[in-house]
Amino acid sequence: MSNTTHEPQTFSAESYFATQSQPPSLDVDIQGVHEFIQRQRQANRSVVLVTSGGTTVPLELNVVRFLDNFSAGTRGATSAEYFLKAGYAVIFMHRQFSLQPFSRHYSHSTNPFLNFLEIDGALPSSSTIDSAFPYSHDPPPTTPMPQITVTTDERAKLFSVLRAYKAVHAQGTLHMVSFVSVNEYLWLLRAVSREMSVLGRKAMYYLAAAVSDFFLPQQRLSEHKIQSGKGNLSIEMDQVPKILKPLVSEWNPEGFIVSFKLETDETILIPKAQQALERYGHQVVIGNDLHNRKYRVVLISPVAQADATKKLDGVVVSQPKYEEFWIEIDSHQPTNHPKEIEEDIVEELLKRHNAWIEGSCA
Ligand code: PAZ
Repeated sequence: MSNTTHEPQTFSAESYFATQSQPPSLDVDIQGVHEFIQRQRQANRSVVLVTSGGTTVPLELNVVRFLDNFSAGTRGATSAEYFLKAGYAVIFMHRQFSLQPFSRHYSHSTNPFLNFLEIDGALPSSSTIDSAFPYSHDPPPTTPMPQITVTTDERAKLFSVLRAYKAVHAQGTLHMVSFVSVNEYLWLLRAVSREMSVLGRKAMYYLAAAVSDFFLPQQRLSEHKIQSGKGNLSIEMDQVPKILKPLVSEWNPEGFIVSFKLETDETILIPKAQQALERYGHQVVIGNDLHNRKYRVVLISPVAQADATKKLDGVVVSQPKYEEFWIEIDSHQPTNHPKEIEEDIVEELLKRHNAWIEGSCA
């Protein structure tokens, strides 16, 4: 990156992939995805690609600094569990180190699992802090290891999470791939989508990741850490190409595609969601406001052709082009067993995807 101004470039998806280099791990990642999809096809399962977490925009080639997008990965990880519960196979394409299905219940920051473990038998009162820290350099203890158990309060919850986790692993219905930068995300999305096209209508896309709208092309990145000695730093970024366009029209035209739209001003949520449907022609946009996204979302979708006009007293009346379907849950949830809005979102999408597979939707 230089401090001189540049002519902004407009990247189409095509020019983006022609100029921005493929991540080194892509071929290996896609081989894994390819084999996973083959197995799911043989088992006649529907497959959903869940994207989750935020993408980064590096400011240097040897990255020290980057811009990040907001997302903990809660929406994606939680929804993935409900898709798995419904019998779907899930490709979980997530930001490295963001929340993942099952382990999300014991996130290191909000609910660390060590808090739920107990060492059986009281530690000798003579224990000092020093003797409690033997693990880094001492040989392993020769005395029998004490039992480690889960606290009574947490046992039922851990049991149900663990049972579901083991069942999913035994069935082989969850496949993980990760990204960090927006470049890795875009290359992966294209390659995974093309692989999924063999599934036809049985492929669903649930694009919950928070993807950067702007980026710095590799050709303009500084090779080394940007030095502060030169005073202010001005960054002029280019627009990330609108990737839904080729996804819908080229990579998998038969897929059932659900994108997300996050806003902080709720008044523009519905117009922006409608605009996305108008531009890309996919099936559903889920709108959510940053502040109440855990309790309230709206599904916007095109009104089916047959319902687009209606006769009222013999007069043909045009109906709106898009319909809204609100999902709302109580924002005061019990801490031990909270209702998750993703359960209702997934339930509604499963109905619509079924109709899509049966070909009864536009
Ligand atoms: O991961 P999270 O639960 O913290 O947040 C989820 C979300 C708000 C990022 C997601 O619901 C979403 O809206 N994703 C699309 C964001 C966008 O408009 O780019």
